[in-house]
Amino acid sequence: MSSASPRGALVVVEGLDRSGKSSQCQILVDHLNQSGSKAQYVKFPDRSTPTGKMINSYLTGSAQQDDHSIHLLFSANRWEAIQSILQMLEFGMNIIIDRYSFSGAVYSAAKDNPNLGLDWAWACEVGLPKPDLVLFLDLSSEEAARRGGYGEERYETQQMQSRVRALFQDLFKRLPNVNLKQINAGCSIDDVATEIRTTFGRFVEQAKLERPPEKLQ
Ligand code: FDM
Ligand code: MG
Repeated sequence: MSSASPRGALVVVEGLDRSGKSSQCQILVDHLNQSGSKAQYVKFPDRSTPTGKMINSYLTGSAQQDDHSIHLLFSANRWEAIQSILQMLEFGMNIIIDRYSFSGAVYSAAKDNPNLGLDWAWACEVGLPKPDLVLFLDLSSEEAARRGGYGEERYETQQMQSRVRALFQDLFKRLPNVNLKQINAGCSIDDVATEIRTTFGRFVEQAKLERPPEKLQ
């Protein structure tokens, strides 16, 4: 592919556990691939790598970690994937990422560890590619709790999720340069999918994509 052809868009989908992120990412990826654009789903944490396996043991409760140490593992799990993501973008592939640095900062900061606030938590994300678009699927922690499967992993408690929801908003306020669209995730799967598709379509029409993408600051 010549360097004159457009690069792919880097889109991040964020939200609480059970907000429908994974289903919605998949629906968008399938839609793009079926309508002639190339799209690839990427998920963080990627539990298949050595860091991801340590993260999985921690999340499922079979291993303990210091709050800082697990935070750094989550960040490393993103950094180690970045070269391949940048290559795919350059190749014209749209990358739809299920959780990214925003989850990374807020879940750690939600632990109320006095040495691990949003500033410290965000610092190791600085320099990662900045998403062209962030879709935040907003859902109350009460509604998230009512959805199936909730409560199986560490962090899936209502107290943690309501802190996470508030911290997402604190973090977004600190990052005015991030292109953010908040979406009500309390509607039906189809309605949310339609809103995401429309938002993505509008974004792509107007997008002027820097090559390579800008960096998170
Ligand atoms: N999580 C996810 C973090 O704490 N930090 C991170 O950097 C990321 C990407 O891990 F509770 C949390 C969020 C969630 C848990 O994520 C597992 P999935 O999306 O439920 O697999
Ligand atoms: Mg989960």
